[in-house]
Amino acid sequence: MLGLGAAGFAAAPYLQRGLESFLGSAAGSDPTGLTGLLPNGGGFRYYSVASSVPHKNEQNYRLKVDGLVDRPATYTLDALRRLPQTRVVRDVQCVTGWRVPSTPFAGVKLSLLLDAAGVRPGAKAIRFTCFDGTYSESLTLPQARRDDVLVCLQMQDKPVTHSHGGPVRLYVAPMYFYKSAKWLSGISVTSDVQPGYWEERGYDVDAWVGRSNGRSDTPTV
Ligand SMILES: Nc1nc2c(c(=O)[nH]1)N[C@H]1C(S)=C(S)[C@@H](COP(=O)(O)O)O[C@H]1N2
Ligand SMILES: [Mo]
Repeated sequence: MLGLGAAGFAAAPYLQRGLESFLGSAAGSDPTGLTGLLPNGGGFRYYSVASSVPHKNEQNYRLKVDGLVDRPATYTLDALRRLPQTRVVRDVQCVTGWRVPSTPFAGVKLSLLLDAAGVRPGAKAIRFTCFDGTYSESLTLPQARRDDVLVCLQMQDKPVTHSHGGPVRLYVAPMYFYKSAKWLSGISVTSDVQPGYWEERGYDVDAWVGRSNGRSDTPTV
């Protein structure tokens, strides 16, 4: 029913031609894991590849930074809040065509956490993991160090809700929204790019909005 796998991929070329009307009728074959519409979601759709996700709060949320670093660290929500916060306002764009214009996201620059951890020479990429137990994402180190890549505590100027991946999600402003891992729990510095959940299923690691079709094996015309 969720249209994952082959059926979802078959729909992708249509989606890339931007057939909004097709999208309207094809929510069930969304290839990136649509599981429902958010009531009063302001244009957002709720995505989770995991069928249930534990709730985390002040007390039990932890973000681990490890891998090829000199100073591995574990942050509580409070520790993240006490770091300098950055706010960016950009359009959100899913590969399947839906878009939410001018959405504020705020949190800690990923580059700040990487500098605090001390990235070792030879490191090339980041692997992100999530407390849904399933999803993962990746960025190259230069991508991860951009000023518009945030470890977000706020979305739409409110704490990130559970549905949107709270209490902490990633926001990769220049890329398709699948890069913005929800329920973020791990940031691991790696020697090579380890493709994330959708990337293992054919989507681009370099998911620049407008300069990528979101899928590496689909011819670009
Ligand atoms: N952990 C996790 N993060 C995820 C996803 C997911 O299924 N699980 N889906 C991605 C996709 S494809 C999109 S479009 C956005 C959707 O974010 P939203 O549910 O806040 O609208 O989350 C991204 N991050
Ligand atoms: Mo998506």
